[in-house]
Amino acid sequence: MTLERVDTLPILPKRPADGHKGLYGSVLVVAGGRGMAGAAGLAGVAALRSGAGLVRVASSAEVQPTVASFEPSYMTYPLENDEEGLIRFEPAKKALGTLLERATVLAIGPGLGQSAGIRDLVRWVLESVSLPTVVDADALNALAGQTDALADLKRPTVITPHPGEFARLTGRTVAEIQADRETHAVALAQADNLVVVLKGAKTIVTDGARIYVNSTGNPAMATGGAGDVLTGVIAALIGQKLPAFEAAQLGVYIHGLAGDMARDQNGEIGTIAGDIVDVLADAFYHLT
Ligand code: NPW
Ligand code: AMP
Ligand code: MG
Repeated sequence: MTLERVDTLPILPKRPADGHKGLYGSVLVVAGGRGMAGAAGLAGVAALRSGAGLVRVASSAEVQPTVASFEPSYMTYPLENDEEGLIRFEPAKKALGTLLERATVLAIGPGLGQSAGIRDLVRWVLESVSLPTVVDADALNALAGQTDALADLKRPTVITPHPGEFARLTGRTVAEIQADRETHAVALAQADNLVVVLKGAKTIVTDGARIYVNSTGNPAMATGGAGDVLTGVIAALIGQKLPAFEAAQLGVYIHGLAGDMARDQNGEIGTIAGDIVDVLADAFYHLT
């Protein structure tokens, strides 16, 4: 099969004058365990700054008050945690039922931590949740060596591994992945309904038939939390009704553009993930 190289960006339609928040997506972010409230906050604020109508962030109960304290514009929900401060599976399954009914897109993974309960939670999401889903970070670590879990997806799914996560997921080494990024990303994306975003310099977006190689971004973005921001951006764009491939494509472009603007303001050394979130609004403004 020939691979189509995509280089034009999708556009978000201009909002009608009577547009209301119900039109722009209801994002549910499941993120944040002990010590990683920040990952949940970054993904949640990034989704808001990327135009989501409503954002709900569900985190380990231990960190939920901290997540809430970061930002008044999203809603937060506690999920019962274990003794390690990580989300417990069975109570989470129950609590997420209602939240999922009110959502149009799910993002899962940033800062969740790693445990048997998180692995069960991620498996359950992939098998049972019918919403379009962005899978990142510890939700990908939960699938280490188990690409079969991505083989028969019933709804659009975007995975956003960095090379380390991609290596864990596929059982290969980072060196192998980096030596032939396109081939590995395209091979994984052959599964139905799966869009692979292989992050790093020149991030790749592919659904197995199309490929986009991103031109924005820079090494100032090699800083903790930058990827958590991208998760929120892509989820928000899916919520605004872009198909998964287009949402991932525009998401990585705008995230890189914001990274370039943050670098111009703060320098290559001093830029932090929060700076990328802070200029997202400006990056979207420049795009339109
Ligand atoms: P090395 O060291 O080079 O061999 P991890 P994480 C590799 C949360 N966060 N090119 C690298 O390999 C996240 O959401 C929370 C090549 C290294 O071993 C996750 O839930 C924050 N290799 C959790 O922390 C802010 C690359 O991968 C390994 C590579 C763990 O996520 C921080 C590092 O990755 C963080 O976002 C590349 N471009 N990139 C918060 N404020 O709450 C990575 N590697 O072990 O998956 O750790 O990415 O920090
Ligand atoms: P994560 O490792 O999950 O925090 O994700 C890091 C984010 O920053 C991804 O979106 C990467 O593509 C981006 N990034 C990191 N380093 C670079 C780089 N050297 N050039 C362009 N983008 C980068
Ligand atoms: Mg990450």
